[in-house]
Amino acid sequence: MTPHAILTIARRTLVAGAALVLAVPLTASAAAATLGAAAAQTNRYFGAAIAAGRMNDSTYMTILNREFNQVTAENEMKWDATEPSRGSFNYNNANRIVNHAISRGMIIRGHALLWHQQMPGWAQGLSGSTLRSAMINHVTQVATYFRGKIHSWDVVNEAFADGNGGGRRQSSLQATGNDWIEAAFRAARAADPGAKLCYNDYNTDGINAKSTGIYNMVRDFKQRGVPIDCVGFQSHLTNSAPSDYQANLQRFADLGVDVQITELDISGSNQANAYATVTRACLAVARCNGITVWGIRDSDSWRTGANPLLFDSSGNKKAAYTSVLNALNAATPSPTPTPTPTPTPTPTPTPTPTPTPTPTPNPGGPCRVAYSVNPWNTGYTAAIIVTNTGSSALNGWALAFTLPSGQTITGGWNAAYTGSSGQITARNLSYNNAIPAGGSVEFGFQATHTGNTAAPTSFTLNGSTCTTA
Ligand code: G2I
Repeated sequence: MTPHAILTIARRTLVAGAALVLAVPLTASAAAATLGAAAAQTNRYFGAAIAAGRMNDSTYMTILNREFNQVTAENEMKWDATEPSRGSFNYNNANRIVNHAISRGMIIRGHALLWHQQMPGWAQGLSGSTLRSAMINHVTQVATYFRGKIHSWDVVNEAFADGNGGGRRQSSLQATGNDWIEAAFRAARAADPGAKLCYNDYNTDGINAKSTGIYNMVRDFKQRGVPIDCVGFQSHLTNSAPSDYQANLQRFADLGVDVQITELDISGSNQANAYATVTRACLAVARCNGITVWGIRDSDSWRTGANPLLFDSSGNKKAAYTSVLNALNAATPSPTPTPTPTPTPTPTPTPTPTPTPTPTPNPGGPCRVAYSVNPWNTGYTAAIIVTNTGSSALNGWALAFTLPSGQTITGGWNAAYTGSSGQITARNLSYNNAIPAGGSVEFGFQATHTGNTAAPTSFTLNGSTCTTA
């Protein structure tokens, strides 16, 4: 760099304040070093199922805290764990996971409100309308208790049969009436309007009779305004993913729901390749929000002896880990404002006095907002990801925007809202006040609308206008 160029940059720095660090992203195509950070480059999460009982294992916790930005409680939020006797709730183990996740800025998947397995003994003894009211009460109580803390809930888990031509699984829950699933989704929405509500299942990883049965249910729910936001694909795989894995995710996304890979583990000698295939499939589907592996080390897996996870039993990274990380890093990052400094005006010897262009040190703005809406007939949920594209960390943030007319916020998550229609300000909560340079926060709200679900036209973060992604 010539002294003149250095001087030019130094002058810009003086004028622009932020220009010095702008030089950093120019060289920062560097690969992210952890799964969570690598996934975040495309606004996705990378998570793991964890067990409260392992939380005093330091190797386990070191890997969790280093690699993952989402957690699912492996067993602690299931019906038998949270309502061991009727009407008496116990959240101790769930809260160990929830509190840790919140303290580390990890998002949380709630798993699972209703499932024919791991029902408490007292509920196994119920049927008909007694069971129906007990199950809806369970959904309401648990979703209300965790309201505002859950990114996505598995409202109903594994309700479709294997080998039944796409039909429902027989269970005491199903025997309460075919509408039990939608009743559960409606109860969950009322209890926690901010959580994404998902249906979750296994053996649905390719296009087959079972996944098509679920597809038809989701299409019907969307048509009738039953509040469903996402479908979880467990992806307990052996050796490979079905060849139509990505196409299957995409056909669900095309129904207007998010898709998430929720319990990934893969056994077999082709493990590393198969993990990369699954990762690339999620990256290729815009509405695939993220991937959760079902455990951290092979020794933590429910598939004893199958070694289906990303870390060996000693906590070392396996080839499968590297293959996932590389696949995440190979993805095109979500549009980042190119931090190219305004071209230095070439000093031409022309005597014509060229007006000095006002330096625009940060053409992308200090922040970027990705705003997505998931509408139904009278309402929507909005998810907002704010990325700090400036050079220094923010401690405390406020995002201001104006909602188009007819839209009214009825509840929010991961932020405190001022205003419910028109001018809105969303402010940080205590656990997400910091946004490191290059980092993001994700929050959102539920709103009613009168037909127009358009996004706000501009966003201002701490007084500066953001770009929109
Ligand atoms: O079965 C694998 C997964 C399939 N999809 C739904 C998931 O919720 C399910 O997870 C597994 C857990 O990984 C296991 O940890 O669900 C099992 C229950 O069906 C869990 O196993 C149970 C054992 O059966 C119990 O004996 C044990 O007390 O784990 C409990 C807690 O360790």
